[in-house]
Amino acid sequence: MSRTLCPSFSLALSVASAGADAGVATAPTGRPNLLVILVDDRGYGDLSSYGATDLQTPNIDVLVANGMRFDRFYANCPVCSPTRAALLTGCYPDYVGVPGAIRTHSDNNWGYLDPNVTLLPAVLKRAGYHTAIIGKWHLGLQPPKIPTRPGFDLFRGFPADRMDNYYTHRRHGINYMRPNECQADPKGHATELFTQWAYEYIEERARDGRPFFLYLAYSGSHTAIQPPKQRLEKVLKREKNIEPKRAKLVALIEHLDHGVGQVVVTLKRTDLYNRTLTIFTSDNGGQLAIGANSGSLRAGKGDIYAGVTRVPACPVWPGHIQPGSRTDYIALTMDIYPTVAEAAGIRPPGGINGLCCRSCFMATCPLKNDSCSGTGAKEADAAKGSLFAQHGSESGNWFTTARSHRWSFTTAEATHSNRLAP
Ligand SMILES: [Ca+2]
Repeated sequence: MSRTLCPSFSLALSVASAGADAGVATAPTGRPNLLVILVDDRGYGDLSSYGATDLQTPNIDVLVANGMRFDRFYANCPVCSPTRAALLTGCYPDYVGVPGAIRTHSDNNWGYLDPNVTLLPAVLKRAGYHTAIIGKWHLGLQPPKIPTRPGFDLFRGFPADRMDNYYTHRRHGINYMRPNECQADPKGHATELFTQWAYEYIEERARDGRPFFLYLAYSGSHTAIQPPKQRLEKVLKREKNIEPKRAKLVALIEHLDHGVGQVVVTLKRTDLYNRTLTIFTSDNGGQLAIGANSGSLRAGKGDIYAGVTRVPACPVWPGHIQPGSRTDYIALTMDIYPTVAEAAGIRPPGGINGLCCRSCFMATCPLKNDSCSGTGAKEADAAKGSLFAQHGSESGNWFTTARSHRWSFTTAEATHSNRLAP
């Protein structure tokens, strides 16, 4: 199976339907827990393990050191909602109704998640997994578009595109914070709340004993850039020549890194770490205007070049993934869907676009070779040489880009004709 450029809309519909209808195999015993940590707007150069010199992310760096670093992992889109749709559907976001950001106001809304597509948590739930999302959903604001309807047993977080304030959690003056479908008004910094809810969830799962899928979607480091005061002071004291806006972003990132560390500590304390496949990545690159660092890559959020689509990524699975390993295999966010499902021994629905990339970090496959949708060594080589497409809709401009290992091209077209109803 190789990647191809986006075909006609009619094919897009058939792909979505195929994903909705396919059966799901029962998972075998001995299944791993599944933890996907998705951070927001994290530039390729904004981890110390990816080259940042004015920033310290020791906890995420430990994940990278204990797993496989991907050097060419691409977000499916340069903005939030489409990449999140790709992660949870295994499809190119255009195919499932999310070509752009889903927002509060209909005149600025660019997506409507297809209700007929089978989401990753639904696949896992049918196979006996407890499923949860903690943090930012960004794929619909009201029922039936909120997470509990499409397959999550638990939702603690907010469904909107961003928070205008990390402490009040409001967006356009609206309180979107939710436990499941109820409104809540918790106190505290959003990063700390999501971290606390994550480790509380892990503790509950440890007592329950069932395997779980936790999608921990931090809102950091999306604007508004509001680090705790003590974190900012620490950065300013350490980095003498740092620009003020960069200092705030660095402090927010380091604050989130601390949260990731607490989650990992909880996994270890509950004796679940060695039985958990953890995948860390970002939904798109950072905003250069607020001080983000794309490393040596071109441009940042709002553009289409590698600085906004190539993101940090690493899977960690003790006993299965060689610590400190590294790959230049090209993977996309939508590949997480089949990778996670098949790591659990579950055959994903037919018709999805994502490719299981487990074979580049695991010696053996839990599924038999004839039922694995993933890439064997030969297929991985073929996929590396093929194309994929991405789309963006910032400022009303639609971009398409395609890449292989050796080249890329990008087109841009100004149009508002594809705007979708909320
Ligand atoms: Ca984002």
